[in-house]
Amino acid sequence: MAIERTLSIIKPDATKRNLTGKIVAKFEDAGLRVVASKRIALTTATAGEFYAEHKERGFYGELVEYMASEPVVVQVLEGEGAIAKNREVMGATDPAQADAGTIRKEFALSKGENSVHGSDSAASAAREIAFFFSGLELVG
Ligand code: 3AN
Repeated sequence: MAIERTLSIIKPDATKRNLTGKIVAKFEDAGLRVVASKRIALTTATAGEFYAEHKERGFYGELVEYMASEPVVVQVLEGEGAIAKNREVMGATDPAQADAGTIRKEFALSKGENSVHGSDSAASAAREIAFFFSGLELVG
């Protein structure tokens, strides 16, 4: 399998509860490597642009407000099949549906406050990494 890079966000519900290290450990234990990382405060404008593909969905306003409510940690994870592997480690969007041992099963509070975001395809990963990081900030 090819070495890939994917974008991960540790969301406000998790940074607020001081879970950053525990979540990063889950990625590292699965063989993913953090090749870029920063803690930032998103504005509603930036969160809205990032989630533009969800604009028509009923939860969009709530999602944007939530993402701007507390700091987030944005990271680029690298590894074999990193895009799918990251989503496996995250678990299903709804923590009630997530498999045992996944981040969302262990830490997520609800479908909205679900602790992590991960790119869902190679095209999304490329767009989302470029949204937050310049090439100089990616150190493999
Ligand atoms: P995933 O993050 O698992 O790829 P998507 O792409 O369906 O899930 O949804 C993007 C984000 O929108 C989710 N991570 C979650 O924070 C939020 N979201 C999805 N469904 C709901 C919902 N029913 N209510 C509130 N927020 C939601």
